[in-house]
Amino acid sequence: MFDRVWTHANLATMEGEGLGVIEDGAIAARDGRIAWLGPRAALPGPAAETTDCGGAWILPGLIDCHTHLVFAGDRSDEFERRLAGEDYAAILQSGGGILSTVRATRAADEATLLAAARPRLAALMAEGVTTVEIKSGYGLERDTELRQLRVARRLAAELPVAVRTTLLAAHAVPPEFAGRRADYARLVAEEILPAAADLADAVDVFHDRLGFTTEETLRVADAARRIGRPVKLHGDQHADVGSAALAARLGALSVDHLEQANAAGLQAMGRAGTVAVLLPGACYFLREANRPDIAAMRAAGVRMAVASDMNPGSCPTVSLLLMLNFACTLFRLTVGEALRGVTRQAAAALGLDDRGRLAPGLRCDLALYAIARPAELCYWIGRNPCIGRVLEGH
Ligand code: DI6
Ligand code: FE
Repeated sequence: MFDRVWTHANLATMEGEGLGVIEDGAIAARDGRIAWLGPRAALPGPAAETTDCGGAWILPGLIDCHTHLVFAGDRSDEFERRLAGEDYAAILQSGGGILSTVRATRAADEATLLAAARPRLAALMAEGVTTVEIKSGYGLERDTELRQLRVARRLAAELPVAVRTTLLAAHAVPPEFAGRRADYARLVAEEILPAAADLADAVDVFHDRLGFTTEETLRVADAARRIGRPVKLHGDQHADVGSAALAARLGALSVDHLEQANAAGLQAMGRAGTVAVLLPGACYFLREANRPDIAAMRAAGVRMAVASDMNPGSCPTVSLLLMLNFACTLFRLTVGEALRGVTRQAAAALGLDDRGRLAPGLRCDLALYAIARPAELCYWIGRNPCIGRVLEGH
């Protein structure tokens, strides 16, 4: 006996190389896991509850594997300054940008941060997202970094969604460490990171011309290893600083951005199994001329995930579906690559092997869409055809 069965649905399982489609299928849940799936006519047993999906499509619940959705304030003023000709790097270097969000976030208590983050997360969920990664990185000092992570965990306790937390204390140099970047990296490694051990599932570093050097990144990565947390990098975004090769060497879960990564680094990622997280919304919003080298990634067998990068400075979006469209139009991903990028490969980018595909034994996290073909999820610009969401069988 199954707890619940969804019938009369087309399944995109993400198994094998493509979308793994089962037309006119059914999927059954027991104890929060997928118990069976296949053609509807072959459905083996009765279920306590049956839902007729009326020909809708079912995908694994979407996974947004890169967000900064816990922050206070917004940066629409900075957007206007950029429209008037200033650039992102110059605004950051003059104490604005990330640092203006840091000021607002430091001043916000837990309840304020929670109230600001909730509708952002709800918007993602309404599109079929069932797992979301949330980074800190707007505190740049211990207590605010921990507060951001606590808020991320509270969102998961409050809402029907799974949350993975990432400590990104090495996101920028805080004003009190101006001119002492290496000292701040040491503080992250020696003090902030150990204090966040219970709240962070992973550790991220902004390894970039505007962020931290290779040496500083290695220091933080080493501290992450000591507390048994995997490493992710924001890398090769504003310049090729060798993030791809560094991540492969570190055995990082992912490198995110990679707009300027070199081919040798991508080959190393392919060999190491490090996932490339593509963030087309940031390219769009910053009008970045450099694009990730998708052809080189394909040739190197690099797994490609797609994520929102939801943040107030370089990608103020609350739509992962819009990012699917951008990934196809701006980066020329195929529909199959884009959809696997927000399911199977996004799970890999978070080091999760219990979701992102439809297969017996995995979490029964589903997204239901009223569409005729999966390509519609990439095709529409700003339309949400999600008609249901299932988290652990509910
Ligand atoms: N890259 C990003 O996309 C975000 N952080 C980073 O290092 C942007 C953060 C911001 O501008 O607030
Ligand atoms: Fe980011």
